[in-house]
Amino acid sequence: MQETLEILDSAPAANGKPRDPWTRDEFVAALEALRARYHQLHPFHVRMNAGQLSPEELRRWVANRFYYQRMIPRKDAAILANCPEEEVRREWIKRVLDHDGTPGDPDDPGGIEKWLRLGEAIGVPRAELLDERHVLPAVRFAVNAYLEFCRTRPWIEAVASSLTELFGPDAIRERIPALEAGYPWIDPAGFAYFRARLHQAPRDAEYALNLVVERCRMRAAQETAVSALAFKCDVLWVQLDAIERGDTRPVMPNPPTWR
Ligand code: AHQ
Repeated sequence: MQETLEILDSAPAANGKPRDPWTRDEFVAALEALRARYHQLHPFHVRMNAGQLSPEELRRWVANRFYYQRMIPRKDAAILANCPEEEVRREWIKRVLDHDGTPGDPDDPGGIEKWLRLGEAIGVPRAELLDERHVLPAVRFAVNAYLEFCRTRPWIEAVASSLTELFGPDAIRERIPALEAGYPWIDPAGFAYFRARLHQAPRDAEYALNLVVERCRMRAAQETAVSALAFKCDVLWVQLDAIERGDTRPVMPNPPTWR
């Protein structure tokens, strides 16, 4: 049985009748319009791509983005847990392995390991990424909110929130050469994570888009999917607001860590 996202139409048309669903093209255009809110346009990423970040700013970005990256397979596992359809889970589980790595395959250490190597290339030791000492409050709250969203909302809404990946590949195609040119002190091998995303993200985005279009048929469900994507754009944007500003909390000699 294929699930569709059917929710009561919250705002019927002026004539009191349910509003007509969007066509596929109208629905996709409504999702694509959120490219205007994608974090590639954030001033911090603009400065990154212009080669204007200091080593300290880059290290802050790597350490905080690691908290997001580490959470990705957990949010995908939450989607798997909420999805009753074997065929969808067979496809979706690839995302978990993309990040956690494939057991017994030394050639595929997974995205989390590749991000740890990115940290080492930029000068952030593994231990400092793993113990989360550099994670800023707003980054933690935004990333935790994304995980909670995927744990608690209908699985197809969580799928819709992943559609920022429609915009990801263009951003990464711009980012890789910009990082190589702007920061020659970084070993380019450290960018392996992003090169892998160039084929993973388009695959993921195409599957997720077709699933959302297929399952969100009613107008209210379509608008809920657009709202889920808008939420995710804010999850990404607010992290860069915090990373750009840095840690404004008073320094503590031995700050308590989060459990
Ligand atoms: O490296 C990224 C990644 O693995 C994912 C998974 C996906 C999701 O399911 O929400 N989103 C995402 C993203 C990754 N990298 C970001 C970047 O700019 O490097 C972009 C981000 C996204 O577009 O959501």
